[in-house]
Amino acid sequence: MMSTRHISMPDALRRHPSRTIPSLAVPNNKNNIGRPRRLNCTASTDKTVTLLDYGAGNVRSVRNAIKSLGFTIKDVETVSDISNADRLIFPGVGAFGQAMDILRKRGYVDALKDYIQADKPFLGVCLGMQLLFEGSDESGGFEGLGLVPGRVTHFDTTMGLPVPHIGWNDLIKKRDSTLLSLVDDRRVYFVHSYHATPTSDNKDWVLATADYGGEFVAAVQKSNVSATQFHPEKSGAVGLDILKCFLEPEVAKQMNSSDSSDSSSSSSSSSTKRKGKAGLAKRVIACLDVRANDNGDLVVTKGDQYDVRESEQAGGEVRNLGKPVELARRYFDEGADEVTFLNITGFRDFPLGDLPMLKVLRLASEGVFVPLTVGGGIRGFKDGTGKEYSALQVAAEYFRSGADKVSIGSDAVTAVEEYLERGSGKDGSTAIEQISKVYGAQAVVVSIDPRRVYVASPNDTTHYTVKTSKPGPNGDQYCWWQCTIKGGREGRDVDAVQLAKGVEDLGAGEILLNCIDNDGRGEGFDLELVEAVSTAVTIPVIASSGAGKPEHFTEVFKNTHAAAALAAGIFHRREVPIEDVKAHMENADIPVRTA
Ligand code: 1PR
Repeated sequence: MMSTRHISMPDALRRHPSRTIPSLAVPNNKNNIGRPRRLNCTASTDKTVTLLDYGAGNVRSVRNAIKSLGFTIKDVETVSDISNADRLIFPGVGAFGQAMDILRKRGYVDALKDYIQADKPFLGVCLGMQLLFEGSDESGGFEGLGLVPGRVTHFDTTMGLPVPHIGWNDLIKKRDSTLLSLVDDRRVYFVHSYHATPTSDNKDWVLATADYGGEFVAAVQKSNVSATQFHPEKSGAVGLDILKCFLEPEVAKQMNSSDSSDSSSSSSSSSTKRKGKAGLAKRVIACLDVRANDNGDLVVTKGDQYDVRESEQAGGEVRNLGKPVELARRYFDEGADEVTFLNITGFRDFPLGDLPMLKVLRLASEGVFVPLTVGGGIRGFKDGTGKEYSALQVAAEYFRSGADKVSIGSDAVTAVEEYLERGSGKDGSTAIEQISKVYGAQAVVVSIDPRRVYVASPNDTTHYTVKTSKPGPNGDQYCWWQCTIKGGREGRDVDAVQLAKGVEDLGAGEILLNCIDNDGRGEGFDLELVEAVSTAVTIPVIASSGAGKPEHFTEVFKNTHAAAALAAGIFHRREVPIEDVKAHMENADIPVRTA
């Protein structure tokens, strides 16, 4: 097994060995990526947090993160709940314009402004930070709360960087603060297409920036009012530390004051400096293909070119590689940057009747503080009584249950077929358009299940071809990738590049690019496919299918424009630890989140 850099003990514990960190008892958590520093210090006895949740997205993870720190939540139901709050968290979700509309309709705007201007403890998250600014270009242009000078604008896509900006990036601290005092050099999780820019007008607000084709505002603070563009509740251990610093600033202050009187602290702190490359990390994602086995139990399974059953001789049962919630928690502890659940028989089930899957999400989100994606069966339905449910309703149920993103497979292919028939026209009818309009593009992943088709010449097909380094069985030098639906059961007359471009135009925020030929083979990703798709679109592409060793991850990041790489079998069977994948990437000078 490859050796790696160990961050065996959090800085705070190294500086204060007498403090208790119960979570260190957790096995497998060699580099402590997934665990907060639960410090036993004197803290306030008031454990109530008021949460402004206007119901437009997944704030379950914020709730779970707050609860995991021992606090209880009081929801804002009336205007006076805002005025009476002692500490208020505002996890803005959805689109800027829609959020302002809801705040206005409920009469919350003045109460929020008064609360903030009274300098009471406030933490805005993501859109909850952007709304503090004067306005945003999102949704055609809207005015914000106007408390922080500046306007929120779209990232520049002409520079070749994928947008949305998704993943773990470094903070550039502009001054000392209690809020970010435990961050050190750990990355935090961002997911957004719009950003605020630091200027001389908002200089006294800007606490930290991050770099993505230029500096943007990552956190603001004035006295007791703070807000982050990144998601603390999805930033693993460091995110929980940040929330803890907001909820119990006196604890962080105590720690920091004893740090500064501890002569060993500065050397200890500098000794933890990361050696890896700075900037947005390439993500390593653990994927759980989930379905009911022949006994009706929901299991994590794994296919070989999408065949998830054992051989006839071995009994022909659905392979059972573990329980979904347990595995998700294991991957969080082991340092996965995201966890994806794919309900692989979702295309034939009625997802709102699929209570076990919703339960899996609810339970997983209680202990997994990195982004969760769920796929399988995200489309419109008619139930047995003829009642219709839109894809938006299905997605909403998944978001409410703890998903941060939904992944659309078969329905995306149908949507692009119709889109192409309309001459690349959008009419707002597709699941992609509807979900991304309400929840934002970053919440909509499209999962592509392509299969290679060889041709002797590009003239033999209307599809996008590449000259391949792996000629076909008949010596054919060219290939294209045919999209399939229903878990690879049915091929369609759409290629992977066409599909990726179509779904990007319809409003998808990310592509999960599987490859049926390479799935479960352990022979590496299909680099030609990944490069063809990742250069055709400006949204991030997740390479999937075929990982067999750490070198395969390095190879896909060095040779393609993939933003993330996903694996299943090697992680389920414990053949390759996530830690080894990341160590290999770090040694190859690929930016990676290792702490
Ligand atoms: O069509 O919207 O209902 O979504 C169904 C979803 O289920 C799609 O995302 C589709 O990719 C997935 N799916 C359907 N059937 C299968 C199957 O395996 N029989 N799994 C399936 C797709 C691919 C990856 C896998 C990687 C990495 N599996 O999820 O995890 O290939 O595997 P590896 O690292 O072991 O090579 P809809």
